[in-house]
Formats: sequence, C-alpha cells, structure tokens
Amino acid sequence: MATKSRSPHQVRSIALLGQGGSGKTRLGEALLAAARDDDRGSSQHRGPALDRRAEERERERTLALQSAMFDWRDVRVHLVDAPGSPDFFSDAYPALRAVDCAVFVVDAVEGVGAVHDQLWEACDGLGLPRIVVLNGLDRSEAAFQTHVDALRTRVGKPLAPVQVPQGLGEAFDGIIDLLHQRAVTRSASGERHVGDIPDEHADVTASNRELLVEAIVETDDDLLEAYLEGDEPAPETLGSAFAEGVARCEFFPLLCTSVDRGLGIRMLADFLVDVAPTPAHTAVSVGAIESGAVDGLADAPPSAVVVKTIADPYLGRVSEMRVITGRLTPDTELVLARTGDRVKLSHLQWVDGDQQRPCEEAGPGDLVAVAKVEGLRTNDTLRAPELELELDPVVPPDGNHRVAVRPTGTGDEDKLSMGLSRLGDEDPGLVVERSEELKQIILHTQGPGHADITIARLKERFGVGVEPEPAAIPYTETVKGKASATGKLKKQTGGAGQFALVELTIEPLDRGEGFAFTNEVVGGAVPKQYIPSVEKGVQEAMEQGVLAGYPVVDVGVTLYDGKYHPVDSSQAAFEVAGSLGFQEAAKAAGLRLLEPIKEVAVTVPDSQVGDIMGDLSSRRGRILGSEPAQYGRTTVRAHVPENELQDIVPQLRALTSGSATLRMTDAGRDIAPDHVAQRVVEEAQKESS
Ligand SMILES: Nc1nc2c(ncn2[C@@H]2O[C@H](COP(=O)(O)OP(=O)(O)O)[C@@H](O)[C@H]2O)c(=O)[nH]1
Ligand SMILES: [Mg+2]
Repeated sequence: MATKSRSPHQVRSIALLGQGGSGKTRLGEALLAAARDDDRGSSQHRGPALDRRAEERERERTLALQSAMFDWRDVRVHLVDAPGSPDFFSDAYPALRAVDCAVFVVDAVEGVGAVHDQLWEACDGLGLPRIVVLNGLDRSEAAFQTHVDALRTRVGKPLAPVQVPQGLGEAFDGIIDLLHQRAVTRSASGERHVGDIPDEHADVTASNRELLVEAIVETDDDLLEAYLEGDEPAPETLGSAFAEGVARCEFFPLLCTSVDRGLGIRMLADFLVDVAPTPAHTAVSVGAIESGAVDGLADAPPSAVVVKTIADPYLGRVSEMRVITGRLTPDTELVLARTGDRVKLSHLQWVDGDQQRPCEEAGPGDLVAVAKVEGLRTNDTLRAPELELELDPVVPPDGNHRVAVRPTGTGDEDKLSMGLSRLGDEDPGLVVERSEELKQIILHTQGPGHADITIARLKERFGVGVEPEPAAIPYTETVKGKASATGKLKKQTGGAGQFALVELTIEPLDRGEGFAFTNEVVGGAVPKQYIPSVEKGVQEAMEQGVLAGYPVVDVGVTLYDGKYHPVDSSQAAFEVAGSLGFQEAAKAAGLRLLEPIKEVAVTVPDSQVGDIMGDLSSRRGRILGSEPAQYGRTTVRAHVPENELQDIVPQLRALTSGSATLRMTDAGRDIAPDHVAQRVVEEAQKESS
C-alpha cells in the first residue's frame, strides 16, 4: 500500500457503530479480509487487526476506538471500529469526528436498542450521513422486514433498502441488489455467483424497491413529478441522485450482510466506494471550506482533529488524528487551537490495526498517528497558523455513574493526580472532580465498566493502585426555628487576656437563600471594627456544621448586642465569640439534615414505563410526570434524593436490558426523613470518635 496521500476523491472513512454484539468488529475484519482477497479467512477466526488488545480478547468485546485501512478499487477506506457498550462511549463519540459516514450495524435477530438510538441522535447533531447494515441474516431467528419497518418508524426519514436477503436463517443464501436488479449468491463450497433475481423473491424485491425509488425521487421535485406520472427514472439518474441524498442525510440506505456466510461484504465495500461521501463532507460541515469542492481540498492549508490520544508508558504520547484539509508530512508545523501553542509533527504513522507503517504524507480524510506531541487532548483541533478553525468537541453525555477513588499506597496522591489528568486528556467521557467539600476525588464515568477500566488503567499505566468507594453525598444542615444565644470568650492566660461577647439571633431562611447577616448593634456595644469578625466567626461555624459536620445553610443571623474590653478585645476574640454564639443558637433552635435532590429523566420503551415508575418510587422518588419521546419511547421525570441514586445506572441497565437512557440535573435540597438523618448523624459520630 502506498505511503502517500491520495486525491480526496479516492479516500473514504467510515465508523462502525451500533449495539454491542451486532457484529461490527467481525464485519470490519471481513472487509479487511475481502480486500486481501481472503473472503473465507475472516469468517473462521477473529482477525488480527481489530480487538487486538489483550483485555479485549479476554472479554471478546471492543473497549476502545480502533482503526484499520484497506484499498478497494483504488480507493483507500479508513475503517473505525467503535465500542458498542455505553460504558465505552468515550471512544464512540470522537469516532464521529474521524469519519465522513457512519455505518450502523444492526443484528438481524436483536434489532436496534438504546446504544443505536443514542449514537444515531449524535449523528443527527453532526449531520453525519448514515448507512444501516443488517448483519447476521444467517442466524436462526433472523428477520428482515420487521427490522426494516421498525427502523423506518425510528429514523423519521425514509429508509431506503438497497438490498434484500434471499431467504433467512438456514435458508439465507444470497443478496438481491435492488439498484442493479441482480442476485449475488454463494454456494456451499464458497463459489460466488451473480445472476437474475429468482421468481420466488419477486414480491419482496418489488415492495422494497418501491421504498428505495420513492426515497430517491422524494429528494428532487422533477424526479418526483415524473415518478408520480408513472415514469421511473433511468438507473443512472437514480444512481447520482442516490449518492447526493445520502450525503445530505435525506434518507438512509439499508444493506444486508452475513459475516459467517461471507455474503454482502464485497457489495458493502463497493457501496462505500460508490456512495459514501468523500472527505469534503467533513471539511464543509465543520466550516473548513465553503462548498463541496473536493478538488482543492488537498491544496488548502492543513488542519486536523485529534480523535484519540493515549499516554503510553514506553512510546510517550501517541495521538491519532483525522486530516480535514491540506496535507500533513512528518515536518508539518501546526497550531493547537485550544492553547495557541505551535506543535511540530514528527514520526507520522498510518493508523492501521496492529501494523506499524511510516506515513510520508497524509491528505484529507486520512487517519494518521503522531508520537511525542505532548499536551494534546482528544477533540483538539490542529491547524495552519492562517486558519481560524476550531471544532466543537464531540463528547458523550454524562453517564451519571459516580465513583470516588483513594490511593491505596501512602504518598501516592501525586501519582494519582497525574494519572487522572493524563486519562482526562484522553477520555472525553471521564470527568474528574476534586471535591474540597466532600474531601474526595470523584470520577464521573459512563457506567460501572468505564469506572473499572479507568481504575485498571491507573494501575497498569501509571502504577497507582486505588480503592473505589461510593461518592459521598453533599448533605447540608439547617435550623428548625428561631433562637437567640450568647457567645462569650473570656480568657486570662498569663499576660494579656482575651475578651469578647456577642448576643445573636438566628432564624431559618427560604430554601436556597444561603446566608444573611444583619447588624443591629446600637451604641457601640460591639465596636464597628469587630462586626466583620463576628460575621466571619459565624460563617466558620456554619461551614463546620453543628449536627453531623455538614455545612449549615439557609440561615439568617442577627447580631443585636454584645460587650467588649478596651484592652483584651480583638478581632480574633470576636471571631471565636461569633462562632460560639452561632453554635449555641443553632443547638437551641434545633437542626435538620437537608439532602440533595436530583431531577431524573429516564427514557424507556413505552412498555417499560410502569417498571420505571415503580423503581423511581422505591427510591423515595416523587414522579413529576411523563411525556412521549422519540422512537416509541417515554420519558419519566421524577425528583429523587441523591443518596438513593448510587446504583441507578447498573440497576436501570439490568431492569431494561440496557434500553434506558438517563439524564440528571440538580434540583435543590429537601429535608431528609428521620431515618436517613439518624443514620447520617450516627455515621458522623462514629467517624469523629
Ligand atoms: N451467525 C453469525 N454470527 C455473527 C455474525 N457477525 C458476527 N457474529 C457473531 O456475533 C458476535 C459479536 O461479534 P462482534 O463482531 O464482536 O460484535 P461487535 O460487538 O458489534 O463488535 C461474535 O460471536 C460473532 O461471531 C454473522 O453474520 N452471523
Ligand atoms: Mg466490537
């Protein structure tokens, strides 16, 4: 394979997306094998290029983005295989930036699910063209029309079947190509045969071809008018309108494959070359060029986006980037848009499975790796100094699974901090929160599997062992009613004494009002210069908490009287008096524990609404209502105390077989019920004793 860039007309890049287990990795391997003219090889074994990491082979699933490339009819195809589990969305989302077209692989038995919907929606947001591949048509309970119909209602725009299977399951032995009106079969001995469409498949062919032609003519008024008058456009006309419709996301073509039977693989490769958009698509959609002029793309000033970066203990930082415009060579100098720093690329390599091949020059649409450029993050834009371009980061939504981590080795805090900051650069789905208030380092992850792999990577790559523990709940305290108290400091230690006395009243404020301090002292009972000290002392006491060590909130404090001593009083003395006064008054007023509340929005298939309402209610949730969502789904909203939500991500997955999506936002605080308050107070007492 050449080591140089090609005309952008001859480059395609696609991402394989969809539910875990739908066959993305196997399909990718099959495409690579077909390009090596080794069709059968891939159907027997997991190939060498994808899922090659030890952790992936062990678990038989894809954990991180990985790419390979192949040549098909003089066109270079970059293939990006994305993980299909929500736990590894960190890698699936940036894959969308790497490519000009997404290939959604749907299992012909299982159909689509929440992963499919969520990534489909992300593609909607980016205007990324999509192709659907129904894979595994050889499996015993495989279906075709059911999935076509389900997908048609789901995607909202026309679905254009360009192929139908010849038989299903055991009987599946060929694919009918609706655009070219021919059938491709493979005999038991592996012989491929192209021929006429058998009569027995005429009906399914005709009905689906109608869907296809309608989807195409809908995109062009003249074609539509002619069609309605009974003129079906000529195949060439259909062909050219077809590719444009795909590029503009006006409809989504559907193809058929079986990796096990080696059917549909070559047709898919042909289809990618004939129909999938060129690298101009991304260049236009991110605003790097104005129109779809493919020709000048490689001669424009260079720009690229980082789709994956990883700190390797031996190689240093390795970053994979997709070229948007221009050409990159091993001595290209670019500007990192986020910081304005200049970076020099060196050691360019093709991103191609487990192969290490130097790249002399990469052009638009190419995926290349650079080593030893420090400071790069996933989603970073690199550009020629004269360009303005900076791409919006593509990040998965918050997975809402929080885990706190503590280093197991003494003195490992710095190592942990460094490891987490490196991982944060790589992993756009990982957010690290250092909470002063909770005295914890909290990882916001996509799910339990993401938390586990993050912890494993800390150990393997940065040598830090960590102990996961539940993220603490940010409780607060407040006062039950109004009360007054005296705060008095009087000390006589050797030489100078200390003296301050304050009289203050506290009262509850409305929820969310925080703190208010009023000074009503008259006649200089507390001299002016000491008033701020009293306030400061009160605030310190509030931060320390009175009931269980959590900050006190929503309290109004009025200082109405006091005493001072001309020699022994000081700012420090009034601070202490303020603090003591507040504590006394709070105890007199009585304290309550407030718990943080989240507004939770769970979207599930309509049939599971009852289960979800039951689950949320059992978490002390207050159901706010429900509303219809896309794709035959319903969103249920509820206010739920945060401490009932610790395990909600794995539980929802188990309850709905992974079809639920979850959003959470802060919804203030509420008084914790007695049994919760009691438990929290007891735990606090245990800890301080
Ligand atoms: N019968 C059959 N099994 C398949 C086919 N494609 C994939 N599989 C199996 O489905 C499982 C998941 O495949 P994989 O490619 O790892 O799925 P991914 O999670 O989407 O990458 C594997 O056990 C494959 O052998 C197919 O076309 N027919
Ligand atoms: Mg996979």
